[in-house]
Amino acid sequence: MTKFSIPPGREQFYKRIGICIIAAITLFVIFHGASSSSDSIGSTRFTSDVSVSVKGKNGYKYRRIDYPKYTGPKEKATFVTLARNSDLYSLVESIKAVEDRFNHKFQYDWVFLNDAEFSDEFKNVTSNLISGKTKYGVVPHEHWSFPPWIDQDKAAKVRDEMREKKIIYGDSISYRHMCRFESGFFYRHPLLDEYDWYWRVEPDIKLHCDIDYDIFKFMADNGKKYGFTISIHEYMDTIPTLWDTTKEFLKLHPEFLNKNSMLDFVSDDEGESYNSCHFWSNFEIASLNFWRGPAYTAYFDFLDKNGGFFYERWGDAPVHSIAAALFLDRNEIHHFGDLGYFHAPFHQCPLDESLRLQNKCACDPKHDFTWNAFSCGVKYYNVNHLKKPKGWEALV
Ligand SMILES: Nc1nc2c(ncn2[C@@H]2O[C@H](COP(=O)(O)OP(=O)(O)OP(=O)(O)O)[C@@H](O)[C@H]2O)c(=O)[nH]1
Ligand SMILES: [Mg+2]
Repeated sequence: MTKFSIPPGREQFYKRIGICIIAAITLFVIFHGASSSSDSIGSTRFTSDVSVSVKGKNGYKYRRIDYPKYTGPKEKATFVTLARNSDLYSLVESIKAVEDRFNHKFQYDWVFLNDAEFSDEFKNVTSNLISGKTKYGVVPHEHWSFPPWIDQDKAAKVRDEMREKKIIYGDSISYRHMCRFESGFFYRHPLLDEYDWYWRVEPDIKLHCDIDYDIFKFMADNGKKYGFTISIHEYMDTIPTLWDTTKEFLKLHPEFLNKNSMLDFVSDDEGESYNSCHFWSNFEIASLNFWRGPAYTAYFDFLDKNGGFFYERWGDAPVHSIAAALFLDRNEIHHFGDLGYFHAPFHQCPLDESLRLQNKCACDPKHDFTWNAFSCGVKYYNVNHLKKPKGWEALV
């Protein structure tokens, strides 16, 4: 072996080179090591953006962590919210929840629709909170007004009667326009043309759990067309003739009834009557193409011509739910039991403890409405032969 020896008189020179090398290695470890420690968490890649730092006291610089742009595969999907300018500060809570629990990871777009122009304040506040692109549209007049075939006197009389009977929103004109719009027009707005999927978000909702997967991709990959969190019975006084009108439609168009439909979710007597079960539509993750398709287009037109949105107070929830139950294959409908959701006054909270812990759910499972007698959750699980989670009986 050759022996390395320092030539006499060069000791100082070699010592300095040694110190420089050690200093360079130390600096490399400090800077490179610190930034790579937050590079990857599990299989998801996160990188910290050190280009922006926040100055603290005495010149100390705090590192600000930003999520990187998501560059993985994405669906053509968007959030959609119908709102008034006055809904802004109820809506910011909902947006923050959706961004924190889900969307900052995937950065999907958000479409806002309104029957009036959105204010600059509405646009500034919402666009700042949202990680995807934001778009703001006004609803066309013919989608938010009485169609010409509606008898105004008859409609006004119904509103008076419903006010007397104290039916919630029974005397409201704008609520009826909202229900008709959400039933048959939101997906026709040009801002939604480029999308295949949507997630509907309303003011004052909460998401109780983290969502660490791309929920739109889940829908596409699993052949799902309609996803819900909470199901419930409808106030029948608001839809006395909806089912009979639906039966008339099915007589004209028997071809639209799916061979593997979920009729048994909405009817307990093979279609004779409606049991009032519906998916609560303040949350929907669904296929826009389902609403755009021939079955729903014909169904909505038939309902709209009948006038029940104004002569009664048909809600978009029973209308969408009946259509999904009848025209889709039952396997195309999905219950999102893992999200944890709140729209006053009901919660959905996973009963499965490991799921709750894993998804960092911040909800009390005792409040899970899914198994309550006023919910249709038990029926949904029964008719689809799905396994109910441990402990559900205690919440009936
Ligand atoms: N632009 C606009 N949006 C509306 C109007 N009425 C309701 N909305 C929106 O339509 C959606 C449903 O209205 P809500 O008032 O929440 O109806 P709801 O969920 O049946 O009733 P709540 O129990 O009060 O929440 C929400 O996103 C509202 O912001 C309206 O007159 N104009
Ligand atoms: Mg609401």
